[in-house]
Amino acid sequence: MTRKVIITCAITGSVHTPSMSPHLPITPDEIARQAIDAANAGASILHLHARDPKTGFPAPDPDLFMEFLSRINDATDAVINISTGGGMNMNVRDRIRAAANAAPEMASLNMGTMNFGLFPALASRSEWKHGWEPEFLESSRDFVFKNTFSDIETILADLGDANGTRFEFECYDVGHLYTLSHFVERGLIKGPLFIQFVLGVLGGIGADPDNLRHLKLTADKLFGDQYQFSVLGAGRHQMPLATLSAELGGNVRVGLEDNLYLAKGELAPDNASQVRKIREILDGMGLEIATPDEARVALGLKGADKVAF
Ligand code: KMH
Ligand code: ZN
Repeated sequence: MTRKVIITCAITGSVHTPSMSPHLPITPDEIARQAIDAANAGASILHLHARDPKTGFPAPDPDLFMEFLSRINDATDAVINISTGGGMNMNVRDRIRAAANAAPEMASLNMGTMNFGLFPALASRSEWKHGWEPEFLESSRDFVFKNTFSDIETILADLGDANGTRFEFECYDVGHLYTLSHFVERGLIKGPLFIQFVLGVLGGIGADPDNLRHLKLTADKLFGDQYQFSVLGAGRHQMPLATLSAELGGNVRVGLEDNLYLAKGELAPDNASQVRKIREILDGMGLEIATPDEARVALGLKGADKVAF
């Protein structure tokens, strides 16, 4: 069978703030519309966070998620993936609530604790729409993104065992692969694994092509043929590293959560434009993209009829 590339689109996230782009979706309506357009453009997995509709502040409220989840589910057959990474303002319990409530086919699971540095973005502007934005970015200097062994065990039990949700294992450094391997050895995580290599987040591994090759080499040693990988390059590294991922046999993640631009100095008008861009690159490489159902089979997902929204 020819290999097909799974495109994940991460629609809004909790890293960028409203002043950075007028196109960042904030309200449930904006998130639903951009997610549906991204799926129609070829994304088979939609990675979702919610935000306060008035202020754009990252929000864990399950009711807010519900406002867009069923709309997306009715309009597309894309796999819905709910973040458990949440945002800086949330504790681990908050971060799990929406996914525990919605029982999606997929959820993210961050494989290590780190200092997640967003503060360099403070230098990009002096005027902000909302007072919380500069404070939020500044607070990242001292923010510990907590994903301890105990947190990971809780997420595996509350979402995986309880609801049959499977995971996008977000690995920001080589050590996170060893943590993942530890859980595989204990039998708490079973293949096929879907590993998201995250490169270019300050506090994690740098966005260097050699680092991606090393991450893949390490995963090959630890997981053999029991895993698939995808790549998320932060900011301007998004398209180059997605392209390298495809070249190395992997899948790709795009979306405004990870990068607000379409080209140097050109803000992406929406998420779908980034999906179309990576599709053109994949077409040019002679690679086909996976449909949502093909992604379901490849990743062993439970099916869109078994979610709670
Ligand atoms: N914002 C990305 C760098 C999550 O939602 O679990 C990582 C992320 C985390 O997507
Ligand atoms: Zn996310």
